[in-house]
Amino acid sequence: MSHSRGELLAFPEGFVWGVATAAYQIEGAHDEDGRGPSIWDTFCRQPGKIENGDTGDVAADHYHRWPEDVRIMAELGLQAYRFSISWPRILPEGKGKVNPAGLDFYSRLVDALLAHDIQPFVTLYHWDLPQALQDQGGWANRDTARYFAEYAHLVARRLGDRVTRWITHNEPLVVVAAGHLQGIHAPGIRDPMVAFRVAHHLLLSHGYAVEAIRDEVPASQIGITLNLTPIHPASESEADQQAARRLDGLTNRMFLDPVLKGRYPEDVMDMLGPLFPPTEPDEMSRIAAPLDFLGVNYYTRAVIRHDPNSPLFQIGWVQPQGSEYSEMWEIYPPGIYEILTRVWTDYGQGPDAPLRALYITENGIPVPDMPDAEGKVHDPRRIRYLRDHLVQVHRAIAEGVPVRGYFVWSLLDNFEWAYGYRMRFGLVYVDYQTQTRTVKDSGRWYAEVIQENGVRREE
Ligand code: IFM
Repeated sequence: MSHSRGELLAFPEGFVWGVATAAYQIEGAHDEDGRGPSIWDTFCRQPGKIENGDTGDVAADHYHRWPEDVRIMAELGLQAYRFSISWPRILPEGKGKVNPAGLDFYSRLVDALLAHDIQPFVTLYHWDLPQALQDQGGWANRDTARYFAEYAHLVARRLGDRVTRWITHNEPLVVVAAGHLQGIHAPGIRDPMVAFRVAHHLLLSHGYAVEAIRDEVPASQIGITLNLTPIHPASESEADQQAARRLDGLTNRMFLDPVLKGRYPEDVMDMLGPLFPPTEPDEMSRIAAPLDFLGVNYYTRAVIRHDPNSPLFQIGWVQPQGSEYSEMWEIYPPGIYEILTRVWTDYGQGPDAPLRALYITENGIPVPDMPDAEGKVHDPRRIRYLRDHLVQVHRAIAEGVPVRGYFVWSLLDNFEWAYGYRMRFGLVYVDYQTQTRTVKDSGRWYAEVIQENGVRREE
C-alpha cells in the first residue's frame, strides 16, 4: 500500500481512536450457550425481508473468534472498541432468569481488551430485542423500558468494575423509522401510531438505564448514540425549507431535545398531533438525566423537497446531481463538520449547557471489496472517505467542538441488516466461507492515523 504524505492535521492529546461493531451483526452463535431468540432472528426468517435470505446465525463468527479479533485490534494499535451486548444472551426471555454464560462471554472479552490496552465502550441496545419481549408488545409496551433498566443493572453490575464508558442506545431513530414505520427492519411493523410510542419508550428506557448504570458504576461516563443528519432544502423555496425543517424535527431534534433539554420540540408535537405519544409528567426529566457525552453516528446528509404526495409529512428525498455515492448513500464529508458544530451550538453553550463532550461513534462506507490475486484487499475509496471525514472532524475540533474520539464503522465486514452481507463496511475483510480475516489497506492506513494521532491531507 502506498499513500501520500500530506500535511499532518494533529488531533488533541488523549483523543480516542476506535472501531465499532454490534452484537447481531458479528457474533453469530445465535442458539449457543443459552442465548434466546431476538427479533432479528425472527425477522430474518421471514421470506423476502433480507437480501439473499441472509441471517445473523453465523455472521462473522465473532462469538468463537473474538480472541483473533482482539489480536487484530491490538495489532492495528486501536485504543478503544465499541461493541454491543446481546440482550437475549444475558436474558433469554428478556427479563427474569439470567444466563450466566452470556455475561461470562462479555466479561472475557472485556478482560482481553483491557489486557491489550483497548478501552471498552459498551452499547446496551443495538436493535436485538429479545423476541419474548416483542411477544408482549416490544418497545410499544411501556414495561419494556423497565425491563431495559433491569438488564442495564445486570450488565453494569457485572462489567462495571472494568468498563467505564457506556452507551445506552444506538440510533433510536432507526428503530422507530425502519423498524416500526417502514417495516424494513425487525420487528417489521408499519404503524405510525406505534412508531412514535416506541420513540418515547426508547427514550424513557434510556433515562432508566442512565440511572441504573450510575447506580452500579458511579465513576462511569454515559452517553447515547444518535444518528444525526444535516438536512438541506433542495431549493430556496419556502415549501422546501419547511419540509427540511420538518425532517430535521422528526429525525434530529425529536431525540436531541428530550435527551438534552427534557422536552419534545413544539413543532414536532404540532406536526404529530394525534400521533404524539402519551407522556407522563415525570418522564421527561428522567429522559434528560445528565449525560457525559453524546455519541454521533454520521454517514450522509439529506436533501429534501416538499412532496405533496408523500404520506404523513409530505417530505421528499432528492439525490443531488454531481455528488459521489457509495453503495448506500451520498458521500458528503462537510456534513460531519456541520452536524458537530450545529449540535455544539444548540446544546453546548453556557455554563449549565447539557452537552459536555461528543464522540463520533460511527463513520464508515460500504465498498464491494474483494481480495486480489495475492490475497490483498485494496480499498482506496474507504481510505478517501475516512480521511475526508477526519479532516472535517479536525476542523470542528479546531473551532472548539469537544470531540473526544472517533470510531470507524466497522472493525469487520458484517451483517448489514436488510442488505445482508452484500455491504462491506470493515477495515478487515471477512471471507464468510472460511471466516478468514484479512486486514484491508484501510485498516493499515487507520493504524498509521492512530500512531500519528492525526490525519494527513492528500497531496
Ligand atoms: O451497520 C449499521 C449500524 O448497525 C448502525 N449504524 C449504521 C451502520 C451502517 O448502516
